[in-house]
Amino acid sequence: MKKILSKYSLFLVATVLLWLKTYIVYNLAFDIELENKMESFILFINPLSSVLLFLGFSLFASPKLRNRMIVLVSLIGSFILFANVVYYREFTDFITIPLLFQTNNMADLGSSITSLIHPTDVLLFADVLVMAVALPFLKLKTYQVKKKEIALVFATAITMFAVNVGLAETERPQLLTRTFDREMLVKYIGTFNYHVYDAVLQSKAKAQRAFADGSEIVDIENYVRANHEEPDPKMFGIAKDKNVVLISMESLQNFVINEKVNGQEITPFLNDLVKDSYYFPNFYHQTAQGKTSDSEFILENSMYGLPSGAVFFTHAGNQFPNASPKMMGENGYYSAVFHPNNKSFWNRDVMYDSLGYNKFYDIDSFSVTPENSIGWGLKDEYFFDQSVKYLKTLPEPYYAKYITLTNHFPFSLKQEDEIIPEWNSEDGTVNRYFTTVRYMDESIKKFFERLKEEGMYEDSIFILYGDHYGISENHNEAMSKFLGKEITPYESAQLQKVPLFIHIPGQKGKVMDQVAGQIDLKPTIMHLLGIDTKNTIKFGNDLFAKNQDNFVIFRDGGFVTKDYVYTKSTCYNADGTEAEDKSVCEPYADRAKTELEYSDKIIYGDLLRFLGNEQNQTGKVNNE
Ligand code: GP9
Ligand code: MN
Repeated sequence: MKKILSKYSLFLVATVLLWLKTYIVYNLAFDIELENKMESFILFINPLSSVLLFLGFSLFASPKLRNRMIVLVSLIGSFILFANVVYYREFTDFITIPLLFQTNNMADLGSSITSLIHPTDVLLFADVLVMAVALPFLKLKTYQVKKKEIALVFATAITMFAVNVGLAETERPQLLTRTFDREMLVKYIGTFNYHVYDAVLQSKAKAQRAFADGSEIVDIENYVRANHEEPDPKMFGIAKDKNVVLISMESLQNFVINEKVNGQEITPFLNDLVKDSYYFPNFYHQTAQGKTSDSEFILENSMYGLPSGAVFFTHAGNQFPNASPKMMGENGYYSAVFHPNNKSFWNRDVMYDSLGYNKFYDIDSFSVTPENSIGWGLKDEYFFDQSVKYLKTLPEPYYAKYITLTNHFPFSLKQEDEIIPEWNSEDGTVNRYFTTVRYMDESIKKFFERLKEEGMYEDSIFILYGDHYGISENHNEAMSKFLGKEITPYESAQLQKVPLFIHIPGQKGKVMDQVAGQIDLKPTIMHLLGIDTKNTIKFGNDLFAKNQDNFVIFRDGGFVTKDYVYTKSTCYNADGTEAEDKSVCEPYADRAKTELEYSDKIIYGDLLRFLGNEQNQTGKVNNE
């Protein structure tokens, strides 16, 4: 044992130093929020697997070079830390490969780089310097490394990684498949592993993009053109040059609208809004793993999210020339997003640039205190209230997107904010849901009142929609009790309805009962503003067009039409009974498949970069 220890002394010392140094950097240079002891523990162990793995490679070097390799690997590791520390000082974010190559980011960094490097940063290299200087004097013996020993190092690294990911998964299920946030990835799997993960993700996207060519978009353009519905001339341009306020209502499902719990209304404000808005009770969310970010993507591009992961994360470097903020920008609009969360959550800071947003008011624009926050952060009421001062300063007409937060799982609320008491089933999540929904409803009501007081209401149109479900299928028992019916797969599909309101001050209300989805929002909004979408790529259709296709596709290939619901490989009639003749669903299933494939193709191949350039089949021009 002693012999092994002395043989590997430099390797072991370098491992411990780089490990501890990374941990110290986490604590001193990054602002990583830890919610419990388990998270602190994960943070502590997470550098170890990659440190062992990287340093392990130096063991393959010849005995003469080995110690120098160990020092070199430590130097590279320290440099990665140093680069992240400097980058974090400017961007409060971790380096991601495409970001590094985005010229504007590097230029930002370039001009201020000297002020971002602190003299104490030298300490990041202190141990490596000491090792390098001491190396010639240490007279470490050259030695042969046995294959078995190398195998042991790698086995330990892999085991550590498995333990790390295992623990992280218990804290954050689907961490790696869903990709939430760089901060979370660093917190749960460590900086080095995060960089490897990022590199894999980016290379996959790069490869798919490289193999794509301009001819692929032609079929898709034809398909889209064939499905285009002309807007109703009475509605086209009705809100031209008005401000647009879009409110994403977190986890709001349609089943609470005009419903009561314990005899009390759950959404009194929204119920009133039904009366003087276009209200769509058969409107579905179409999100998948990317949750809120998927809903944002779908409704601003009229394309589908991806089958796994979040487009916001995996393909933020794509070109989105038809994204609604961009199209509105070309029509004189100023666009802004309000969301009181970390800007890097769902990679929003990067993606919003790609979508053409002018401004993102993230958590740093808000004053968040323990009194005004709960769960995920700033309470909706304060969020809306604090946003108004910014909204006032936006150049008009503006497009302002609001993303609420309070009605997010686990639906926590302070007692003083409970307007209606929790429900009384066995299921705490469902019980609390009604109470937080009621809270959100009240916050939106106050926001509307405030805008009216400030004279900011008349000149705007309002679009309010639920981003995705809040109550998953794990809560079917309580849901079945609430709805008074069994939750079959057919009912589960019905529960994917989220409310949509299009509120145009001065216009009467109307219930629009067609089957529709988030994919239809972009053409609908554009046409209200008098912006044509005929020559853009889109998979949805104007909800005011005379012709409605009454067809909504779910990300898993399921769909809903006026007559059928297809979900979990079963074809149902509109009344919930199983269709006797399954083939009635087939043509729709085929169309769903085609549309999803087309949308995926665009995203994987970054095909919109070829728009207007279809004759260029090699992809060489306009490739960047
Ligand atoms: C986070 C918020 C909620 O910023 O959008 O995300 P979700 O978990 O609903 O996707
Ligand atoms: Mn959400």
